[in-house]
Amino acid sequence: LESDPSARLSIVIPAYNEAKRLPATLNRLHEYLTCQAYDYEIVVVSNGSTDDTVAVVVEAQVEVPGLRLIVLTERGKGLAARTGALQNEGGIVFICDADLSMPPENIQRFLDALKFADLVVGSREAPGATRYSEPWQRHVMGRVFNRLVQLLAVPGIEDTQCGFKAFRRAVARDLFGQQSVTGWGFDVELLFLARKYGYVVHELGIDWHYDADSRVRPVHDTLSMFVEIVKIRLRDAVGGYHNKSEAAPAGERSVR
Ligand SMILES: Nc1nc2c(ncn2[C@@H]2O[C@H](COP(=O)(O)OP(=O)(O)OP(=O)(O)O)[C@@H](O)[C@H]2O)c(=O)[nH]1
Ligand SMILES: [Mg+2]
Repeated sequence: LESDPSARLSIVIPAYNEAKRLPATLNRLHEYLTCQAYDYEIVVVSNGSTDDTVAVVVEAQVEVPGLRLIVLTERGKGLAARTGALQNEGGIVFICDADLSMPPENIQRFLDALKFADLVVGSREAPGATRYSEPWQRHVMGRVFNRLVQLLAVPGIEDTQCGFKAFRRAVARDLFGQQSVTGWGFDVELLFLARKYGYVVHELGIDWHYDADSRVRPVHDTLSMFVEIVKIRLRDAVGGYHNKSEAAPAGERSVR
């Protein structure tokens, strides 16, 4: 990244009612990123927020250069992520949860892994991952959930839902450009498509700090996510996905 002056890191933060958590997240990111050699921007995408999320971002724009805000009306983390991933100037797109449950120092590891992978997905299960202060019941629930997701859509991916994922620009354009679901199932769709098109996916074990505050409605969101996964499989079965991209998967690139 340092060797290419046109390369910029675009951090996309989907934010739903994050007025409380965002200020600290934006400050920590800003502190970390201003010390890096590369250029960056932070794109917060709020949709349907009913708290002061928008005002908090506008206020932070005074202190944080390169902070942009996109406001949508319809809800859905997938919709927010897609919008941010397609509307940015970055050579690398990094999706980042508003709670910043991963220390920003981990970002460099994603950038390093992108030298050989097309997309790097943060994982709480891959080698090198550490979970801090997560209740064991929650961990178990997550594992059961993941087994089902693997069975239905993406065998072998041990953590589809982690909120930290990095993409080379062309890969982001391709995958998010075809994303059809707008809720929590969007990660599964991106990974399903990445597999289908032969992109090199790297699961990167991260330091992850459990945050009890959550935007997830356990029953409602789990069910609607499985509905989304069924939609993905049906769409694929009727030939609804077309790879129009010019991005050659890393596995097929002759020169790295
Ligand atoms: N823009 C937008 N963001 C959303 C929506 N729903 C959730 N998010 C964002 O999705 C991210 C993840 O939400 P969290 O509350 O951290 O989820 P969690 O329960 O902690 O899940 P884990 O961090 O994976 O344990 C946050 O940045 C939320 O603001 C939505 O409808 N719109
Ligand atoms: Mg979280």
